[in-house]
Amino acid sequence: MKNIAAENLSDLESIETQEWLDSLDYVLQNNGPSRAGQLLQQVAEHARRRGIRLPFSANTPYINSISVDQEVPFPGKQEIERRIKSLIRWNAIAMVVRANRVEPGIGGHISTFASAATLYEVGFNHFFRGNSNGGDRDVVYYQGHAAPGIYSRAFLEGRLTEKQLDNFRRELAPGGGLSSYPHPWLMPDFWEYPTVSMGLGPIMAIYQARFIRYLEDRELKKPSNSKVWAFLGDGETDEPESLGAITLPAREKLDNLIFVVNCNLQRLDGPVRGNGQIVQELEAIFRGAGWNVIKVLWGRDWDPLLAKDKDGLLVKRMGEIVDGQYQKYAVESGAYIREHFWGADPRLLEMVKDLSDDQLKRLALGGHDPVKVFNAYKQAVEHKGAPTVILARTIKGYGLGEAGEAKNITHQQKKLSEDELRAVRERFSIPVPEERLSDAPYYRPDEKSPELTYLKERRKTLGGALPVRATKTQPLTVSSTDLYEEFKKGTDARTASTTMVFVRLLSKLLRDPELGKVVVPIVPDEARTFGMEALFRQVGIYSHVGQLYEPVDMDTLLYYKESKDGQILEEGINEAGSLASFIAAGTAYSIHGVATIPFFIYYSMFGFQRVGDLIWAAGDSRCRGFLLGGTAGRTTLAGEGLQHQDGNSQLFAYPYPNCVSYDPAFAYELATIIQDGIRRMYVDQESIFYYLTVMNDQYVMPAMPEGEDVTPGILKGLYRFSKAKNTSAKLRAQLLGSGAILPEVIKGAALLEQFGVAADVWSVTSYGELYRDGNACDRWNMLHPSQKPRVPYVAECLNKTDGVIVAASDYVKALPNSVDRWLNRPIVALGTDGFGRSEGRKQLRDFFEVDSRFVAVAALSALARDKQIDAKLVDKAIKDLGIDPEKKNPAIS
Ligand SMILES: Cc1ncc(C[n+]2csc(CCOP(=O)(O)OP(=O)(O)O)c2C)c(N)n1
Ligand SMILES: [Mg+2]
Repeated sequence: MKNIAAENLSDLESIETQEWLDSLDYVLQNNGPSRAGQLLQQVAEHARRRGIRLPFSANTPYINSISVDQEVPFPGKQEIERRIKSLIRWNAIAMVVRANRVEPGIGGHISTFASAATLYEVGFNHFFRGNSNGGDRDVVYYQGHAAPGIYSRAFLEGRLTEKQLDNFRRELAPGGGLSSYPHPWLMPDFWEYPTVSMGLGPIMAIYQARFIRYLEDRELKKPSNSKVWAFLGDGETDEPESLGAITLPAREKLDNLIFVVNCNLQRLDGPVRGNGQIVQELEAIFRGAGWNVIKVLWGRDWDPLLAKDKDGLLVKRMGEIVDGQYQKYAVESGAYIREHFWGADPRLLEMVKDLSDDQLKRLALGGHDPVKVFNAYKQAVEHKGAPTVILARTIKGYGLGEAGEAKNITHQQKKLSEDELRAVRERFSIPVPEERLSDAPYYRPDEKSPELTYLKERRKTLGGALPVRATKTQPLTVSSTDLYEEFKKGTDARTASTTMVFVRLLSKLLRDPELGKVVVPIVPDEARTFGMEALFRQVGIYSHVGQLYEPVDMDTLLYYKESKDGQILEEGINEAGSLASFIAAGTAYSIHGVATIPFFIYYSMFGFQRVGDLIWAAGDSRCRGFLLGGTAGRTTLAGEGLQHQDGNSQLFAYPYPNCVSYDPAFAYELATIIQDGIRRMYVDQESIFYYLTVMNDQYVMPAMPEGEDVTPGILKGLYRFSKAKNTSAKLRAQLLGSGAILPEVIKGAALLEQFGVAADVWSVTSYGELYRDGNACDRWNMLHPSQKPRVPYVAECLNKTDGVIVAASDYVKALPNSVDRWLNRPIVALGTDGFGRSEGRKQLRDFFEVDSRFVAVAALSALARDKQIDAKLVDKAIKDLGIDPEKKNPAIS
């Protein structure tokens, strides 16, 4: 039976709905989209106040964010840009295919760039501003796996030779080659930032954009309109580093930042979100975080179809297909697409009845359409008040056809058969003759060809070629030496920790007329831990908006002061973000021509161990500055326990080739190292950076020893701190101590005196430097067998001394053991292998066996081993010193 009342109601409802929609259309027509939007918002607010629960969705429909009527015409010459892009595509494919023929398995990627070519080319031809336009340059983070495409463009520009392309991934070939991915360390005048460890590009870009603001707000750089572009893969967004920091640029209104996410829906193994929609997922995340989101999903071919879609059927259909299925359409025929996509509703089929299967197949996606991409970029650069993310849909391996287009194997595709090459050649109209096709030859048109003329003109207008890295900058003037003098005098009877010394030195550096302005203190919510709160007031915490509130501690001397010209980057609990700031500041000398000196101090356990990959990227980036591992030393940081107590980082620093690490014990050591570091990095412009551990333990800081200058020894990693008083003693020991354990070693020497052993005390400021020097000598000796052998510095210091050698540090025993082989007798290593404990310092040093008693016992045991004393005597000493020989081994307990 028919329900008459319900039918009438539904009629009424549809009339009502239509009236509302008509009203909206009326406003839209007469007052524009902004007014219409306002009205809708007011209606929604009103509804909420009236208790209507509106369903929340951060998503917009699965269509382009920019409607056709909002688009501007493409300003370039489309046909010629298409030809340039085709040549770049071809040469990028050729270089990978050729490289893998010469050396099978050498790798390289074709399909990433193939999908992103339009995204890059529109940028290169219309947006990315080069270095030569004053301060207005853009900073571009290229997706690492797209490197062949970037090389290929540089080849067309005449910046790379055919030979170099042929040596892609063969960097050691005669004449040099091209690095697999963006590596400024390997190609210092080309690449600026390494991006291939996925997730690092996006986070570095975010902090780069913020650092540009910082430089401008602090008047270290002229205000500019420069933009930071980060290109990333959709799969890459799964890395926590990619999305973990996206609230910062929205909060700080960084409209100088643009992310371009190449949504080819695939990663290495398969689809990114086979059962979902990565574009919609990312849209919601970025919108929720406050970004301007521009979706570029459909190319121009779809515009007339969407225009016909009066009831929203097509939009609905677009929105209900999951990514795995979209990927399937990309590999299927037009007939399949007609049946499965359009066939869902006869009205949809009707819409495309005039299109052939072939035309259906070729309906292009937004990320392959330069007009759509251009409009998205234009809106992005013009957008004010928030960063922009462009979500561009593309096909992975676009243009490869059967060789890999949208296939799951495409990421790894490196070898193309002649037929496959032919298909690519035909598709992109590459003028390579048939008889040469099998070689996959490069193609570069004549220098005066319309393509090269156009390409060069575009780059010239935009400020020169990219990427290009500046290698030369102005050295800093460093004339004052009295900055460091007080530290060389010691603290008399007062005690201090190396952290306190560092903070004092930092505050003096900040006041220095030459260096003060360029010092950048960076801290991840740990300033109070390190006793740095005085700096809040002295130089302020950077905030682009100043301080919009009255701080609770306003009436205290050291209140929490935020200001627009504040100098401290207080990054919150975010070591990765802080490291990204460190990289931005430490590379500003090259990127912005302003040498800034970052001092990034953090909990040492959360450095190399947590964000080691970013530190690796810092090294690759030729970043300069100081990393300071605070609260360092497994037994020196009392109470905090297993997860906080760091006895590892000095070892972790070893393999970072351009990281110079030190574990200083005394104020004068620390001051000497920093003074020399500033000279090496900022005057001599060495591409190195420093890692210094600083500790909490307070003790009297002695004056720099008089007599022989200990400066060279401090810097090389080892010097004699004191000589035994008893010069006639038969029993002798050389005791080596580092960092906060050095005072234990000094006490150990005094203890040994009671046992008739005369001990010299040495400070080891850097096992890492001793290790590198020893290896360098070994290597030289191996290659020059007929010449006078070089003697490692550690051997030069210790091999002429007498007695047993004991070395103690607050780090793993691998450190002293790493230099043992250059000595003419073994080192007895004391160290802190094992998990930490929540305990007091004294108990920890007992537990880990690094206190003065263990130093003494280690020396006595070694003397017994060498038959210089009776072992019974050592048994007795162990007992007398209150050591339980059966105690658990801390290394494994
Ligand atoms: C941290 C990290 N993990 C893994 C890899 C290996 N890897 C290189 S590319 C890739 C897939 C990339 O997919 P996507 O980000 O979607 O980029 P696309 O090539 O599809 O544009 C993977 C897993 C890497 N480079 N870095
Ligand atoms: Mg992808």
